[in-house]
Amino acid sequence: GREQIGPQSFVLRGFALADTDALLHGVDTVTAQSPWRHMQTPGGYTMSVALTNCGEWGWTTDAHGYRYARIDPLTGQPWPDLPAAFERLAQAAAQEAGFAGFTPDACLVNRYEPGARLSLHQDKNERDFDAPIVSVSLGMPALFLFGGDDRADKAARVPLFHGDVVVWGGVDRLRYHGVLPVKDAPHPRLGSQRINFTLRKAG
Ligand code: MD3
Ligand code: FE
Repeated sequence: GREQIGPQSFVLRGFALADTDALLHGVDTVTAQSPWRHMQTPGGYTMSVALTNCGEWGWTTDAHGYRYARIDPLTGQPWPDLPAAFERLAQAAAQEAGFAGFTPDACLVNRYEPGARLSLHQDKNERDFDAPIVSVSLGMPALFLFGGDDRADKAARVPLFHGDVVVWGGVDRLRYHGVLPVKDAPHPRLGSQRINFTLRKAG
């Protein structure tokens, strides 16, 4: 089922469930090479969300700003390859939401422990706003905030569960969004964590 949350945004409930093993294996392969880390924001805060990346480009933040880079600043090495299971799932999900031919070159992997949150923001560091973003949620549930084109616009709350995939694109691509503090409700497979990864075209 396709649940429409914006003119060009869709929740595909359980779309990733059948691929859970392959996706979690992919996350383990990625974090073995580029470990989870808590990055600093330009404003001097430490993010409550831990992150890593895979694919050609990785999103990073430090005292100097937000940007995409080919080299992991922690390891000094290129980011790990995009697992094939990530790319296949992203392409299939994008197609389902009306974005044919999606070829991601970046994947930001976020890990939320209880209490971790993501304040309202726009994703503007990618070069290509025509490409959609595909997001995959695993582990503990979260309440996703889906706002408008202005920070002050009222945000809808969308619950996201293990296995849900969301596709955002077109006129919805620059909408403000965030994640409320994640409650501790241990997941049978992942324990007290939520993992979300987003596939993008950044370069
Ligand atoms: C809506 N991550 O990494 S994914 C992010 O659950 C991020 O970890 C959240 O926001 C998470 O930047 C939400 C969904 C998402 C990603 C990008 C979007 C929603 C979006 C871009 C535009 C509109
Ligand atoms: Fe975002």
